[in-house]
Amino acid sequence: MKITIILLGIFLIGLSVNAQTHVFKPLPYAYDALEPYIDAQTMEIHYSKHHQGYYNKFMAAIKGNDFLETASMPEIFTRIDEFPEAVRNNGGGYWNHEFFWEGMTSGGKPLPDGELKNLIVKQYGSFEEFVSVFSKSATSVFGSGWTWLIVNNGGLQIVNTVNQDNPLMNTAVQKGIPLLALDVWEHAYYLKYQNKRGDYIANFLKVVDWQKIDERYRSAQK
Ligand code: MN3
Repeated sequence: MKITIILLGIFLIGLSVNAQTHVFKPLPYAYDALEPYIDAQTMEIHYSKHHQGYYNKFMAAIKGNDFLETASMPEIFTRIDEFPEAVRNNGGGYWNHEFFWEGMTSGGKPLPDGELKNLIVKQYGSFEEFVSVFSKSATSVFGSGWTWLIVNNGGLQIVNTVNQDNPLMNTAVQKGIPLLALDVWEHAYYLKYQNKRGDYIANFLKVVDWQKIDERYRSAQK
């Protein structure tokens, strides 16, 4: 009996050692869940081709490096300048998209009353004004990149990053804890919106899961 338990213990330890740190998570909803704002075809290509591609290339780029294979993505981002470009570009692409998917939900969810809402109103005057500043920022991204709402030293900031960079990277000009992300690469909207990025941004804002963004804010305060 004792030996069985010991063997089972060794087996479980072996399992946990082998468990992969970096996994490609399923999309948290169906491809058509964000219709009509984000179309099913764009979602399918974006998730199963682009996102999966970043993940696969990231896994290939970190092979054999103990730190990169076991550290969390935020931990890796704090030292991103030490690693090859492939780790930065594909690691960013892998993490940013997962964060982006998780910030949206079918039909969107409004921002609950609470600290984040108060802070938005305090800094931007109103939620509507915040939306307007965020949209202008996303419109102004030249080329491929992302727009973020981040929290930094207790204050909110709207920032843009290029390529697949994010505000957790030690190379970022404006660093902070991301709360909301918007992918403004053309692959995120071109099929449905073509050159009308403004329409894509306005419609993205209809599917934001503000309950999730509020949760992220609250865990950033801990
Ligand atoms: Mn993308």
